[in-house]
Amino acid sequence: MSRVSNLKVKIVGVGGAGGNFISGIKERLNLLKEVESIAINTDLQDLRAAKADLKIPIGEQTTQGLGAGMNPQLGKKALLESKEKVIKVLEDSELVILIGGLGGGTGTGALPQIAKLLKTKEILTLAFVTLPFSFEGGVRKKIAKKGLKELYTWADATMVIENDKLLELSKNRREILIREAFGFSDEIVFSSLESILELLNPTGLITLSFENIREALKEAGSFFIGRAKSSGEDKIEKALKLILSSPFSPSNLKTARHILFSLASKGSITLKDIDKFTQVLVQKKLKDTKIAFSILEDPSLKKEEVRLTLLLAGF
Ligand SMILES: Nc1nc2c(ncn2[C@@H]2O[C@H](COP(=O)(O)OP(=O)(O)OP(=O)(O)O)[C@@H](O)[C@H]2O)c(=O)[nH]1
Ligand SMILES: [Mg+2]
Repeated sequence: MSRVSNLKVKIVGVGGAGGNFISGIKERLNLLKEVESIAINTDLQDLRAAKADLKIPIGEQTTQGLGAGMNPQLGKKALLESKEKVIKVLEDSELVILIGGLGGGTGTGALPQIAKLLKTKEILTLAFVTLPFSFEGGVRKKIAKKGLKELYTWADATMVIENDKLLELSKNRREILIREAFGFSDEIVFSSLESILELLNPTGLITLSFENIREALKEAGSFFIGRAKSSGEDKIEKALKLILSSPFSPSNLKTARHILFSLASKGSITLKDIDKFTQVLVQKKLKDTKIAFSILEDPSLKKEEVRLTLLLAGF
């Protein structure tokens, strides 16, 4: 059994977007074979369509299986109606990753409540949530902001993907199909999740312990994770630059209380590379920041190529 599964990590998609994320991730990520995926929804039709190891309908009395109709109060009530069965599934976890789109009734109302249940059980809880695009209208934005505030209260660490920021990156913004726009935010959620699982990867030459991860993320409030590949001269620094150019990265590394990173290569990373990279971090005067890292070999990478995965927490 791998350490990822020993660790009892569960990934939980809440609401329509949450279920879609889980389905997409399950199709794409081999790593997800090692963690249990769960979809939770008030909407039975959506839940049926989701690809997850386990599906939990909530609030059958509250919503009649028809969804929470953009009403977070209903989403919350639905979760409270069904909280016993949700706890039962999650209580043996050591790490729970909640994902969903804020702006509707179920994700916005129920997801923070699940984080609250997990807090009472002292289970480390991360959340990846999206904020609606402006083109979805102001009401959804308002609903989402309120839910996010609540989520910050209960989850240990949250990464917020503001969908609008994804559009800022595109040149011909007005030409983008709506479907494509949601596809951008799907991509970020998938790659962020893949990155987290990479940090938990047990097969490295040097690995991060769960204690490293818990210490960094416990009650951190916010976190950011990103990754990039690079090759050639100063490849690790180049990868770092790419990651920090993400619109979701904090603008200053120094503000993070914890940095976890993982370096993967085909086997080409030298002590000199690590030394140089550590120097780069030292130059950023991160004297109050705790740093821990892992080194992995990944045969799927090209010779000379590295993949840097970087997590910043508590900024
Ligand atoms: N990236 C992405 N975002 C989505 C997707 N579906 C919905 N969203 C986003 O998630 C927000 C919430 O929508 P849903 O997840 O459908 O809402 P819900 O939580 O099921 O809530 P109710 O249907 O009102 O009970 C939307 O405003 C969108 O911004 C999807 O497939 N991909
Ligand atoms: Mg829904």
